[in-house]
Amino acid sequence: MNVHAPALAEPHRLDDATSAFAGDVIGNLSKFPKKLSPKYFYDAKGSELFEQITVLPEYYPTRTELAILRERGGEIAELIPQGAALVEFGAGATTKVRLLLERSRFAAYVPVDISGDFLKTQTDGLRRDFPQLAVYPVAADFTTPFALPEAVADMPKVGFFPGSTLGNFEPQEAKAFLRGARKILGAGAQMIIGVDLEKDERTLYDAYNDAAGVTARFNLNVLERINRELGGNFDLSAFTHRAIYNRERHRIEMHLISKKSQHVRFLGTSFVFRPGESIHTENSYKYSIERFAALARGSGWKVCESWTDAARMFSVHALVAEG
Ligand code: AVJ
Repeated sequence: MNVHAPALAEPHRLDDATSAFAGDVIGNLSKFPKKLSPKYFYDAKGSELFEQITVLPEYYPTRTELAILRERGGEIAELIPQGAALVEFGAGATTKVRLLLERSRFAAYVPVDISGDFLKTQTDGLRRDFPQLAVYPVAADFTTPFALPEAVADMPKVGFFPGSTLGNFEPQEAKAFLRGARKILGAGAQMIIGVDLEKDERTLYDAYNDAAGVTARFNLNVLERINRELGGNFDLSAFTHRAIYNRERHRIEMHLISKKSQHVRFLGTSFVFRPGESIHTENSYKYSIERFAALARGSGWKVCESWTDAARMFSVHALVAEG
């Protein structure tokens, strides 16, 4: 199927990013079961909704990770050599990275993110608040190989991957990501990574089914994005948010469930939904300390230190590259 052809008949042409989005969405909604990649949640509105999620009473990961980074910042700083380059995979709000930058003597900070606009705003603020720090933003998809700036070539490297973003990857993809990061950062590198822990089902369920309905709006926003960017006609009131814990696979699954039999159209393609049919929009894998350590070991890293909060809700690990 040539997904670009119908786009040409639309009133405006799609830019490269939008046609990649279009191709991916059309492919994944044509399959059974239907799915969408969670990376599409984060347009301007989705990023704003995610920021709201991070302060919800039920959503424990962000505040717990921040508390660990704050409390263990000194211990983390002790592991990090002076004059290192901190490479952050994906660059969201700067709150977490600031905790590391304040405690350790980094010579450079390299935020890597696909969204150039976001990088720019983030970079300006950090340059103002850390005038001694060289900031070298890299606009790239951090799940694929990219080159570090020449300027940090001779510095020790420390990767940073907070927020349990690793949980969005299938275990095989998580392994591939860690291997790739090991390769990009090079021999002798370290990595600070935040990983959400497996826990009682109720707590996990509530974190993805908040009473205020923000997670539901976050999930549904991906359909709104298709409407906005691809000229879709999704009726948001005809879909409902569902998040369940899949115990066998150690993951929260988010779905959008069609409330009725319906057709949706965009870019000249029509999609049929049966009543109760799901679009699987996200997996959020949860790890035990041991299962994460095994994953790290299998991907060229050794866990050198693991920290958790007192209730063992979330974990932060310091890894060292092997070999
Ligand atoms: C940003 C992927 C870590 O899985 O908890 C929050 C995204 N989805 N609520 C997570 C998310 C629904 C979040 N991650």
